[in-house]
Amino acid sequence: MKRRDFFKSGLIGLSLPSFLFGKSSVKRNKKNPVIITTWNFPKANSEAINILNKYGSSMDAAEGGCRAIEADEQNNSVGIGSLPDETGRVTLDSCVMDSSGNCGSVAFLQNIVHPVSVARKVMEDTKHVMLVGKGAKQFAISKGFKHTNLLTKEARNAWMEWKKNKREMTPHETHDTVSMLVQDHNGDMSGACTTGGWAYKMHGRVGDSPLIGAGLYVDNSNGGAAATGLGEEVIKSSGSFLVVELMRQGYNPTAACEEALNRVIKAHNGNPDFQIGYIALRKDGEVGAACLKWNFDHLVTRGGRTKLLNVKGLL
Ligand code: SD4
Repeated sequence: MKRRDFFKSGLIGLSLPSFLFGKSSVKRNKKNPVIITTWNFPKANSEAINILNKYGSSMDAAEGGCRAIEADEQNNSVGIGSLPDETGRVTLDSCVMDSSGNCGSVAFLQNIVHPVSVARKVMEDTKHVMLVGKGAKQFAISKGFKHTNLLTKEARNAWMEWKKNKREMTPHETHDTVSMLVQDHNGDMSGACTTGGWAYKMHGRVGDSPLIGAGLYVDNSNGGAAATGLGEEVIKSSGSFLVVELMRQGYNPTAACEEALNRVIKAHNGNPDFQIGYIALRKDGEVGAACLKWNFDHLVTRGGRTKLLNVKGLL
């Protein structure tokens, strides 16, 4: 083993973010980075901006932002501390897409704290796009990720309580998926998405978040989009791809998110009883968001400053 490889494998054992070995660090130029993230996860945006300031790429920043939330045990919807499925097992979904149109994804992954980094490894180190379940776990272990118990005491207690009457939850009730779109100093865009999925879901259920085109889509020549909410309905409408395609046709980012949701509303006879939220980032740095119902928080960072924005539901 060469000295450099030895050094790398030792560090990978610690499960460090890929950007430390980034194939793609960027030179700072005049572009002002832009970050948009679903919900209110300030740590995701601050970590992403730190990485961009250290010459990380948009992919490094999106991965790093998601990692910050995956590692947070207090958060019950992403990474360690996520609420489990109906059998008490925590199963995670994640995907990444970079500015060259490469993508990687893991679904139904257990006992690994950072699915987003495993998804990135799938993208960079395999000829595949998606690994699931045991195979994804074996791959992660082979790359130096550690087997970890993801079910915290709090999440276990919540699950035990839920088991008493097994009330059906909806993703928006207990779950806040982290989906991030980042444009770096070069103007290049990437995205990442990570989630524990729908609380108390059936064992084996996979949502939209690891599916390219559904939970996330990035086209560096045009724009990116990402989703949160009821994954089954995002999948049925190829939501994120549709938002990006609508931007290509000339819709502004918010109008594109709204039009994608209008199609869902129509498919449900004007009265869907679930939530979907989209975020979008256009190549010129303009951002937008929309949701079906209630309201939807999202964080936008521009010029190093982060603002919490909120859109009202279309219905
Ligand atoms: C899923 N879309 O697994 C995810 C859930 C989610 O905020 O976004 N919750 O269906």
